[in-house]
This record gives sequence, structure tokens and C-alpha cells, in this order.
Amino acid sequence: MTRVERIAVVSDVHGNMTAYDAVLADIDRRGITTVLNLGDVAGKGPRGSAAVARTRERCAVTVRGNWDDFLPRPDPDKNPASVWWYEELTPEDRAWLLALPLVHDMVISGRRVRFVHASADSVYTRVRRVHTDEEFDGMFAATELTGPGPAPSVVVYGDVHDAYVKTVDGRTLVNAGSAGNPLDEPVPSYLVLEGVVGGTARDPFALQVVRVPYDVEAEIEVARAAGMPELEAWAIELRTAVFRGRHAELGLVPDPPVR
Ligand SMILES: [Mn+2]
Repeated sequence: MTRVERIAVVSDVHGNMTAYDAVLADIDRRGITTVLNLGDVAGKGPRGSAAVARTRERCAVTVRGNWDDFLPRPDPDKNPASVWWYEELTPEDRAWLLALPLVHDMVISGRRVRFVHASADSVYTRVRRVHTDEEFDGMFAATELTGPGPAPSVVVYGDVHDAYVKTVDGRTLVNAGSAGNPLDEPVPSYLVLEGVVGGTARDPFALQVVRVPYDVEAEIEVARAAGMPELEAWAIELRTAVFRGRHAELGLVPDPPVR
């Protein structure tokens, strides 16, 4: 008798430990012991090093995100905010992030399930919820990043901080949203995949998007106390789920103000 297992998938923690620990506590309450991480562990938020440590403790596999790829590299042209996030990481954290794999594949209930941060092209190639047919096809393609081999029927990714599930012609594209910096609603998300690992198409398969509230103001206070750069943009994103690029046009200012 084959056993149905559950796997939690988190993404885009971005150093938000208050949210990350709330999500991990919810995963624990469900009795789920396998956690996969889709990257962007550090940067943007105040506690990247702690997020790396927690990820190393708790996640069976972590794939590298765009922030995990550029932030740990020494670069004389880094902007001052990125220097702050870079310096918050230890040399060991940086080496660990840069050594992360770019792709992870599993077979669950006969489906080849692929995990990447942003796309099959690169950690920097962004595919939004609203995308072209070519972009959708590209997520399932064999590329230099994915290597050759059988095409996946399920692709699970992060990067856009916008959780959704879309099935077209037997292929499913799933975004885990963000555990630390959600930009669809201000409540962190993660995925639960359920099926038989290594099983066949006769086994059931399920997926679920879970939302876990947390103490947003406590997290903003951590960032303020740490003197983190770009605090106002961070606070508005956490409170409203509106990306910082739109704050000015929408007239969004921190309310209550960040001191
Ligand atoms: Mn991200």
C-alpha cells in the first residue's frame, strides 16, 4: 500500500522571520515534516541571516532565487541598501546561498513536478500571473538551467509574490506566493502538495494554497530597530501588499508612520 504524503512549499521569505516562523508553525500543526523552499531567503527584510539558519534547519531542499544569486556576491557597485543586506549575512550564509541548486525535480503520483525560483530560463526571468502562451510553455521547457530529461507536468515557482494555480491542457503552473513579502494580499502564503512520492498516475494528487496571518507591526518594528534601509517601502508592502514601484503613483505613505 502506497502512502500519501504531504510536502509544504515556501518561497520568498526575504528575511521576514515573524512571518516565516508563523508559516512554519502552521506547517508543524498540520504534521507536515517535509518543507521545500523556492528561494529569495534573504534581502529586502531585516533578518536574512536568521532566515538562512532557519532554512538550513527546516528545509529539505532550497533552490536559489535572484536575491540569493546577486546579494551574496561582492560588488563595488552595490547600492547602499544592498550593502546593508549583504553585511547582515555571514560569509558562511553567503557561500551557502551561492551554492544552492537552480532546479529540483520530483515525481509525485506519477507527475513530474519541477521546482524553480522564477522560470526555466533563469532566476532573473520573471513570469507574472498574467502571461503569454509562450511564457507558459517556457516554464515547462528543457533549458540550460533545467538540463535535458522528461518534461514536467507541474511547475512550482515563486519570485512574483503572487500565489495562483493555472492548468492548461494537462499542465499545471503553480506559484507559491511569498511567505515573507506577499504582494497579492498582505497575508503570507505557502503550498501543500499531497500525493505519493515516486507513485504512479493511479495515485491521487492535490495541491492547496494556505494563508497564515502574522504580526505585521512586530515585524516592521524589528526592521526599524535594526536601522534597515528602505523601511518605509517595506512597511507599506507588508501592510498593503502593494509593490513599492507603485507606492508613489498611488499616494501610499506609511500609516501609522514608521519612526
Ligand atoms: Mn522575491
